[in-house]
Amino acid sequence: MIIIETGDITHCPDDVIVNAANTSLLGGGGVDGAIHDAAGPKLLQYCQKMAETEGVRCPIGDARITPAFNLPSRHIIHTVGPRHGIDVDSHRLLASAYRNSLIVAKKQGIKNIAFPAISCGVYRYPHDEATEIALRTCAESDRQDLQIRFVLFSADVFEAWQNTARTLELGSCVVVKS
Ligand code: AR6
Repeated sequence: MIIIETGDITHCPDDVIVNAANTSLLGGGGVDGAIHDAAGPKLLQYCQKMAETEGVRCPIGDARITPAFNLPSRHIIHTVGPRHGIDVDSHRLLASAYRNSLIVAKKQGIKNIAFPAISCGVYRYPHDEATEIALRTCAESDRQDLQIRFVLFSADVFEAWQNTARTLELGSCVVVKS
């Protein structure tokens, strides 16, 4: 089941929350900054020790897992979305960010996962396109027993996702919580 709702992902008690990170995994603004602030300094220390090649710890479209430290969730999956209008093949890369996050979650036996709107802030992905990619990729996931939540930070983003979700005809697997 896929649930769309508003909220602050740093408050979510799900098994795993997903971070919209950058390739360094060393923090930034937006949801990445909020997650690092709430998780505490041990998250940054942990990320600094992760394998990297020329500053890249996670390529665009890929995903890495860490503990959640001071957050109520158990793990954080850090993924990197594409920069709209800059990164080539951004549709495929955004779908990969969701798909690879779900693959990492599956390997950990995770039962519920909360996503933010990856690439929809600083990376400027249009909400209608991002919503379609996110929902179709998650709906295609083979995990029937995985609960997926989209936790959207503001009322206008929630409304944009809600409106697009209703046009996609994904059936009863998508529930909008207003
Ligand atoms: N809970 C849920 N969603 C949030 C929260 C929160 N606490 N805070 C912000 N959002 P962005 P991106 C929403 O910019 O576009 C960082 O600097 C926000 O309103 O966080 O993938 C990274 O280090 C927006 O709808 O991520 C990268 O450099 C959505 O999260 C870059 O930004 C994503 O916005 C990644 O950019």
